Amino acid sequence: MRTPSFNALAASVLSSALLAACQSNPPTTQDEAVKKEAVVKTDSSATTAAKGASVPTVGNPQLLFTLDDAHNTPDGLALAPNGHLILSVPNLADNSQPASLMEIDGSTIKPFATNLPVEPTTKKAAPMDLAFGPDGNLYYAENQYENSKDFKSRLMRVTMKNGKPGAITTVVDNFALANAVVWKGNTIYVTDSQWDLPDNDKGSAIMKFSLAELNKDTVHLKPKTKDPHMLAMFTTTMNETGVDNGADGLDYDSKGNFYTGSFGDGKLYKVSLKPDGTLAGQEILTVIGKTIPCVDGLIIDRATDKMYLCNSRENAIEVVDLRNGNTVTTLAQNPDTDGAGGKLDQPAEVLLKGKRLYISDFDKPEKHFVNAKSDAPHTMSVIDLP
Ligand SMILES: [Ca+2]
Ligand SMILES: [Ca+2]
Ligand SMILES: [Ca+2]
Repeated sequence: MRTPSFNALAASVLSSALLAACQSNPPTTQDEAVKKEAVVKTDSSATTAAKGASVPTVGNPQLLFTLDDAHNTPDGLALAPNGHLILSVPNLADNSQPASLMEIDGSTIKPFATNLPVEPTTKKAAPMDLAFGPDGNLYYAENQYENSKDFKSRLMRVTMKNGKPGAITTVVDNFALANAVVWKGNTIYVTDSQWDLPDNDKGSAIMKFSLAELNKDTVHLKPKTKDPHMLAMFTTTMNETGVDNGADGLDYDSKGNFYTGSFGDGKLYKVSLKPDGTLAGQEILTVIGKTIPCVDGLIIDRATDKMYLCNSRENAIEVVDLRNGNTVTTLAQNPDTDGAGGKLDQPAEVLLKGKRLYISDFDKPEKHFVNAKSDAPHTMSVIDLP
């Protein structure tokens, strides 16, 4: 399936209004953000206050950007070859606003690709995690699961030309909830957080695809099967949150072992490969120091093999030291916030560039999450590591 070519490059949609909206709130204009938030947040409840009191404040994340209501749910982050970051904005909290990709250059943010191809039946685009491939093109996973449970999610390719996005096409379809992506060599690995089988409605999986295969034709996954692209499968143990989403964030360590974490139950998995790329084994990672109840996006610093992960439920960023017994320490945590000032507001994705950890505040809570409600301001946070 080909999607219509889109030729509206970032420059042509860089309306001054949007640019102003995205850039008019640098970290110094927090009071503006607070005013905006005050309009939206009208039902601050006793429950929230009580929950807030039991959640510690750890670390001191800083505000990177305040986004306007047209960019209400920031998510995936990719490092571009030119050192800029690409941010996906699926707008799942309010998807009356179209999804888009944004480009971050230092302390500025601007549109990168708008008019993303909508899925024909859901009429929505829903970009999640994204990564540049060895071919120089940008690939993003889609989460159509909120729009349809009928395996409508896709892996998309943004063709890059001279640093600018060109045509966006479907390279894989029939995912249930494509979520994280990572390239290693000429293979892209993709988590599907809802890859259910006929006998397992709590399933999730890591899928893999070679660049050569993606270059041939659109790959059509076979829903409700152990599709040959499946590298490893997991089962979520559902808890009081009622969320059965499984494998979410995904990355690999300095030895080439892959790690993913379950959004629904917080289990971390280590997946090792044989030299030919097939599965050698998978195990639940035993961690010490803290139990993590929920794992969203994660990244591994392969210089240290420290994993930085978003504990979405507890509004925290955790560090798992893979070279030190998988010891967990909390890098940052906040009680229920609206995100003002860069305080964590349900972090979903992290990206490490140099010593700076970029954090997307997804701000779309589930039951029993510290974050009680989606609210303005919509924010990106940063933590500068020592
Ligand atoms: Ca399921
Ligand atoms: Ca917020
Ligand atoms: Ca919030």
